[in-house]
Formats: sequence, structure tokens, C-alpha cells
Amino acid sequence: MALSSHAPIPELYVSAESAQKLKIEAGNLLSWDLTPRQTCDLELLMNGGFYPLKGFLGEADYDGVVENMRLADGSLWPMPITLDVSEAFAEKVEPGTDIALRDQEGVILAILSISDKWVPNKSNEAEKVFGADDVAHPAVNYLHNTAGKVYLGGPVTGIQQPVHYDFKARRDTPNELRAFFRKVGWQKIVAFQTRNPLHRAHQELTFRAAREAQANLLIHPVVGMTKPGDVDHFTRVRCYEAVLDKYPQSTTHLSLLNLAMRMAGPREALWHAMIRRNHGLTHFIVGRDHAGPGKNSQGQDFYGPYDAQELVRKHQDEIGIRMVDFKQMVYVQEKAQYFPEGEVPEGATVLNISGTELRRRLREGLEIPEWFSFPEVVAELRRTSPPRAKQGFTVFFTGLSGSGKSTIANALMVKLMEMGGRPVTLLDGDVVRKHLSSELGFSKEHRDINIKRIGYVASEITKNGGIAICAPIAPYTATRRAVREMIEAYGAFIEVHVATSVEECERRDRKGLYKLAREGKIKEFTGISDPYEAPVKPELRVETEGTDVDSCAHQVLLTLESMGLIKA
Ligand code: PPS
Repeated sequence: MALSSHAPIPELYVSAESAQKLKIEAGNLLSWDLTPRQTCDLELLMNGGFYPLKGFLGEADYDGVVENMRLADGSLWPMPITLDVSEAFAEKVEPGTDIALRDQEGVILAILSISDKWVPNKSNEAEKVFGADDVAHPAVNYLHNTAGKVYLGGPVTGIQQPVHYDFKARRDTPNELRAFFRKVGWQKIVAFQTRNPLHRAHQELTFRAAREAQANLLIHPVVGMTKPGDVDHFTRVRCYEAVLDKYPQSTTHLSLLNLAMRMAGPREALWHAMIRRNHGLTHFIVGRDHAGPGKNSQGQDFYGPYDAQELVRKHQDEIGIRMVDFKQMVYVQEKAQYFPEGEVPEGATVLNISGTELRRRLREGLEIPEWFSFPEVVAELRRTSPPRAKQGFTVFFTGLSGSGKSTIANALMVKLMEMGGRPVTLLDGDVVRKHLSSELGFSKEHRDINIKRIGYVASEITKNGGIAICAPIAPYTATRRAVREMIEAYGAFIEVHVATSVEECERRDRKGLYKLAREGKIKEFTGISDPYEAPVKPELRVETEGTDVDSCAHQVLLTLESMGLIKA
């Protein structure tokens, strides 16, 4: 599949005139509201970033991609680009139907002509595509806990691009980038993919790669969706802009890619290379542990550090883009210079600051040396990552009804207010049910909605630097995990299990509910006729039997202090 880097890439959009007409017609179709990830996927499908795909994968293509990275016609494609929907929505459509695809504001972006509808084997997809059916992998977790149960596939007719209000001038479609390369006369261009701020090691690596390939450089960071917990893209783009003048202007360009990453290591690297090929690039940098998802639930890496390079090397001729492979760059103190790992002079002192260490230093307000990064980048990061003692966080109490959650949560709130510094909000189970969730009952579905609402409010409070204290029963592990993820994108999440036994709660029966539950007058009562999945590894477990409220609240304060969230 040889693609010239200068000729336009096929897009899925109809002409502006037809788009107007189609948009009106599509108003009568059944609509699917795209998730943020699906919106990212759709944008790259429509603008040719995912060429040769013509829509969301149908079942035969999906099977081929999952099993051996090939579409049904034999062409290479490593990543399942699927439209997952709920069972309730899937029931309303059949192959042969057209549906409108809308963004989160309700704008119609495209029409999907459904050719296939099926229930995928998600565990198989996890094993084959991501290497393990382990929810420690962010994409596997997404697959099992966020994605809908049913997939719809079929060709897409593009009506309009998703709208972006941020960094508009820095976003380019594949054809816009191709046109830019034509205009400036660049023949060889090497792309650098990143989801992190650029530090000196990256600059050194990109310089070397461009020199080695005798090519111009495109810094092509992902601003769609990256790994949960990454530095947000607004901050990152400000960081990229801050270092751009350290590159020669006539040979370097910065463009933003609205990709939703999966962190799939080798397969992802191959996918990234194909996307770059589609954007008109001739070379692509693959470093150590490209798109690595971190550790699995056994504490081991999901992929070998150079597996991604191996896979891209194997397929680079077929794709039509050359890989520029790199070892990790490390700083050699005596030479005051960066070297690729493995080329370090014998006996020299190697300095390196890992991502985790960098986050620790930012969190604790510690020094970040000049050899590691640029002062402008560090200043930008410090602006958005204040030290932990100034960041927002959420304390999430969970336990049976009557276990003492609310009482401890109240005591904790008062203690934190006494300290001052950050606003404190208490989202107590009963209070939330009155103000936010008054229409909900206690089925699993309703409890999940209730907890996710609490999680959403807490995540907003955390994002804006406040302290949220939540005290619902929250009986299900998966739901608590989803809330943890929502919050950890912005700050710390401290799960506190109030481990009062059901016998003790029933003995206390402060609200008289256990009696009613025993008599069958309250159905689905947690601990009596409904499940409670106790947290396995909460940040703190408090026992209330024989311990007073004040000391339980104090245990929470000590935990917060040990995590650097409050100062003694
Ligand atoms: S959940 O599962 O997290 O949504 O529950 P939550 O919103 O925290 O529950 C709040 C209070 O509702 C009372 N209540 C019940 N609890 C459990 N099961 C059933 N069926 C039920 N019906 C009413 C109960 O008093 C909870 O109060 P707490 O504050 O936990 O004592």
C-alpha cells in the first residue's frame, strides 16, 4: 500500500453542499451520542488519519484485526476501531439502518450505515490486542467497564469535523499537513509522537533522529485522550510552545493530533506509524517502551521495552514509513551531555529522573534540575501541578448503612475546616439522595448512577482545588474504581473503608432500617438482602467497634498527612 507523502489522502467527507442537505435529512434518523473516545476515532476516520478504514469495523474486519492485525481484504490494520453501544440502543437498530452520529453537544458529525451488529468477545479482544485480560491495562479496563456491550460497524459518511475551540491553529488534518509539507518543500519528515511534556532528553532524541534521517522534524503530540493521570493537554501544549524556539524554525513544526490512545505498546506503535504515514510523514521515531501502559496487576511490565520497535521494523516496508529507533536517552554527568542508553562511556555517572520521580518532585515542590528540563517547562508544570498540600483531593468513605461513615465524615470535615486553606464539601449518602438523586432507588443500576454522580461532583471539586468528603454505602468494587479513576485525573483519592460488621450495624440500628429490612419491609437492603463488596486494598480501613469517632477521624488525618495532602 504505497502512499505518496504529497498526494492527498482519501477522506470520508461529502462536499459542503451535500453536507448541508445530509445534515437536515440526518435530523430524522435515530442518533447515537458519541463518547469522547468515539469522537476522536470518528475525526481520524473522516479526515483520513485512519486510512484505509472507511468506517467503524464490521465483524469480519474486527475478527481479522483482533486475530492477526489484518482487515478481511488482507491489508494491515492493528487496532480495532469499533463503535460500542449499549444493549438498549443496539435493540433499536439492525444492519441496513442508517444512524446519525452526534458529538456531546448534539451536533451531527456523520452518518453510520450499519452493516454489522454483534456482541464481541471482550476477553479475547483484551488478550489478543492488549496482551492480557487484565484491567490494570487502561484499555482493557475501558473495554470491560466503560465500553458498551454491543458493537456496530459500517461505512461512515462524514458531514463535519468535530469542533475544537482550543489551539485551533495548531491542529491539522492529514491533508492540511501534506499541503504544508508541499508548500515548504519538505521531502523527508520525521515524526515524534508524545503524550508527555518535552524535556531535554526528548529534545536531544528528536535532534538526533532528524540528523540521522537527514529529515525535517514534526513534533506530533497526542491531544485526544492519553493515559489516565497524564498531564492535561492544555498544559502540555503550553509546554511544547515554550520549547519550540529551542528548535530551528525552518526545519521543525508542531502539530496536534486528536487521537485517543489505547496504550497498546507494539500494536499501538504500528498504528501510530500508519497514522503518521497518512499524515504525509516519511519517518517515525519509536523509542523505549512506546505507548507502554505501565505495570500489570502482578507488578510486571505488559510489554518488553523494545517489542514495539521490533513490530514496527517488521512491517515498515509494507506501511511505507521508516522507523527511526532509539534507546532511552540518559544524562552523563561528567560529559554534561545526553547519550543513548548503551552508548554511555565506561564508568561515567548516569543521571535520570523517571516520570514518577518528576511527579513526586512537582508534588512536593522539590527542585527539578536544569540538566533535566527547561525552566519554562518546569514553570508551566508547577503552575498546573501545585505541591500536594495545595491540591484538591477526595476522601471517599464506604461501608454499610449505620457503620458510622457520616459521623466520621462530619468530624473529619470540621477538623479540616479548622485547619483552613481549602474549601471542604461533604457529600453524605443521605444528603445526596435528597438533593442529587431523589428519583433513584436501590437497585444495582440506581446505586451505580448515584455513586457516579457523587464521583462526578467530587472530581469537579478536586479539579478546582477543594476537598470533597463522600460518605455513601457504595457497595460495588467496579463502581468505586470508576469513581477513583474520575478523581485521580485531578488529584488524590483516599478510599476509607468503615469496616463495622453487619452484626454491629444491626445491633446499633440507628435509623431502625435493619429491623424493617429483616421484616422484608425494605427490599434490597445492603448487608441483609443486597451485596456489599468490601474494598480489598483501601487507603485506610477504620474499625469503629471500640474506637471513638474522634480517633477514627484522626486516623484519616494521619493518612492524609502521610500522603503529603495536609501539612502537620
Ligand atoms: S448507595 O448504595 O451507595 O447508593 O447507597 P446510599 O445512597 O449511600 O444510601 C443512603 C441511605 O439510604 C438508606 N437506605 C438504604 N441503604 C441500603 N439499602 C437500602 N435498600 C436502603 N434503603 C434506604 C440508608 O439509610 C443509607 O444511609 P447510610 O447513611 O448509609 O446509613
